[in-house]
Amino acid sequence: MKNIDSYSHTRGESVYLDDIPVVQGTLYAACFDSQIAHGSIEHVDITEAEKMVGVVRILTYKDITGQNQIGGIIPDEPLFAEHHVHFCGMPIALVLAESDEIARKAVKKISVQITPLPIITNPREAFAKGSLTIPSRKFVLGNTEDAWKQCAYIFEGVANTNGQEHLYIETQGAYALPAEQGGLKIYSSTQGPTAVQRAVSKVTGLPMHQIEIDVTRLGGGFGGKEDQANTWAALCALGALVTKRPVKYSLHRMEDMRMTGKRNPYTTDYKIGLSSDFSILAYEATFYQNSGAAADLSPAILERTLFHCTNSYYIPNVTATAISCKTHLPPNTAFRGFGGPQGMFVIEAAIVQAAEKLGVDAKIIQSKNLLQTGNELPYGQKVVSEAIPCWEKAVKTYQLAELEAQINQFNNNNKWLKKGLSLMPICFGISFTNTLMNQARALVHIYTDGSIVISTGAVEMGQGVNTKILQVAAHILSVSTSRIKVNSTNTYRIANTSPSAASATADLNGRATQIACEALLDRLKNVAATELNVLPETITILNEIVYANGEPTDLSWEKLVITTHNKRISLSEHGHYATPEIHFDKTKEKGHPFAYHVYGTAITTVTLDCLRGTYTIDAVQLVHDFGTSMNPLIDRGQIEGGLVQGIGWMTMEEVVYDAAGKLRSNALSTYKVPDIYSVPSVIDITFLETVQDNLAIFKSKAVGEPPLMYGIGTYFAIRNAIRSFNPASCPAFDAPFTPEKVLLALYPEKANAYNQ
Ligand code: LUZ
Ligand code: MOS
Repeated sequence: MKNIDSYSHTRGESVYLDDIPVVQGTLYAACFDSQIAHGSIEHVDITEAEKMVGVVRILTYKDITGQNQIGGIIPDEPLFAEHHVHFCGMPIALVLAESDEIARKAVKKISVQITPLPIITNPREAFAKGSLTIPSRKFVLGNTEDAWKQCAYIFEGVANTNGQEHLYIETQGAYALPAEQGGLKIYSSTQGPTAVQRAVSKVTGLPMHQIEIDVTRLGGGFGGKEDQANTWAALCALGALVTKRPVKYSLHRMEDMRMTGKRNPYTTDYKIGLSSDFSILAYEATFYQNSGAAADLSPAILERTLFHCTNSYYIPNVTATAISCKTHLPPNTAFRGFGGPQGMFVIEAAIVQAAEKLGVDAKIIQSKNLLQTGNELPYGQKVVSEAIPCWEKAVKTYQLAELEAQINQFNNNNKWLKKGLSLMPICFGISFTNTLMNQARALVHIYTDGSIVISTGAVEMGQGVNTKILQVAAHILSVSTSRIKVNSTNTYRIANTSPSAASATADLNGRATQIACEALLDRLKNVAATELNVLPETITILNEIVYANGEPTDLSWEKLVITTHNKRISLSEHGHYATPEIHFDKTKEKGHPFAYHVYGTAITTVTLDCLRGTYTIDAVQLVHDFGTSMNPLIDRGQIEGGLVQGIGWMTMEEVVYDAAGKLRSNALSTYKVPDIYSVPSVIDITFLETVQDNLAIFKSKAVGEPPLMYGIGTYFAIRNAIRSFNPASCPAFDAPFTPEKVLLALYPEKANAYNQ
């Protein structure tokens, strides 16, 4: 089945936030944000801006009717700066004007006097100064202290990963309209309508039932709108309450890049120990996470780093420590993978370092230590593993031995071009790590003409979740998909939603839809049985026809529906689903937090230009664990998109803050994302189809985040190409591997001279 949005997307008819027709009297908002990363505010001067024709009102923290607080996990983030600024881009004032243009002109007339304070941008420095968002966390399995004594080889090192700009095509934004009885209706480009509702409630002081959040669709989220859509909605809400007029704020790209947080950069110390036959016996890692100026989602991201610190490997002795370091950058936040990729990069770096020092292929160590069913992860969960089937199928399907022989031959025949290859296995846990968030609801109405409308807590952000939900309902009720509409996500229809995140949206909301549809089906079958004078167990509905004892009857879907209504039986159902089996005890750091894991293996080959440091990715060929895909087209799209986004993070996307905490890569001229020319020439995806039971919707495993981590393979393929040109080169594990860094790694002697 095609993505139900494909027609309206390609025809430009899909309605994003900025396409909603504005109501007469709408005001436009724009932020005056701090240009200083840390300091105390002496004076804010809005007099010139206020005088401008068309400026209606300028808000500061003094206008907040509730609390000046938008922190999600920890209340540590003011909406507006009061007496201090903590990062460049922190909102200080909000202009409300008759047009977007006037609002932005007025912002330029605001001035502020700030006394600078010391700025920290480096997480290790923050740690040394005791600047943390939460106490550190530690996962322990076995005993590493004892295990080191058993190891034949031990290696230590440092691995760094940088941030990543979400670059959703649709920037952040909100549109708030005053409603009757002092309430608000807010259109928001958010992954978390309830998170927005809560933040608006806190900032305005209104109870949640006065705040309706409506989300039709997003032009991408990638985690950036899991918590950070709250700011703009809260600002618009406040503006609408104060002025009693609708207020809209749709961020310009550079505002968005400057003011919002990104993927958390990490710097990590690791130590790995192996037996003489390359079993990994022990692993220690200390992760320093750069949280930015507030906790935001960083504590949860930190946790997922620990959950994924051993990737797809069984390691019997692990000590992993994670520290969330508070700096003066915009608060960093969720980004596809949610700390998992940051953890997985480090174990891969450790294995590669060991392999290089021991003079063996990394794949020898990787394949030797892959997870097997029944193995215990550092947090106590025993896995049902597909790691080895994925790996073996990739090696066989893509003829690894032949591929390696071709690469060797190429490298022997070429002086200035070198190819490199890597294998990247993945293992990603599905469920919110915070157990209570793993619940969802669906509201299904059947109308008397037989058409159906479904509302759930799922937000459609391009990932195709609405198509999957529609498929669930069409399958359970056995009706044509054309009878079904999936409605916008609205907090008045579905309450207390978890954000659409953690790759779990189709599982959670799909299951809730399934539960609601099954209840309706039961009710309809009972009515049919009465009508046909047979037992309910003998009734089936297939393709909109009622069957009794396997024989078609003249009772159609439409007739059955109207009959049910005429008998005064409800054609509506509210389904609730909570993932069974999962639990986690934070005091012990043990439990069974994930419904299941997703596996896969990618083989990446690159060609490196050893004069220029530039590279092309020849192919990424991978075997991915889909379970039983309910929509192979959508799932393939998620793999391709996730892979390329991961490659971008590992290669060309370079977030640069200067020592003053100012974002230098603040536009698309200075921040390079993958385009059609930089994606792999070949992306080949083989489905590992498994049929065993799991907790996925229709056994179709979650597919949103896991493929991003295939991109890590590109980093190590480039490294291998460098070393085939210059075997003495041993560059630091410091992603992204931009062409500049690659060039310096090709000629380390010259790079050293240059750096002096
Ligand atoms: N968001 C969240 C997530 O709140 N908890 C999670 O575990 C998670 N995992 C991935 C992406 N977003
Ligand atoms: Mo996400 S990182 O699943 O919002």
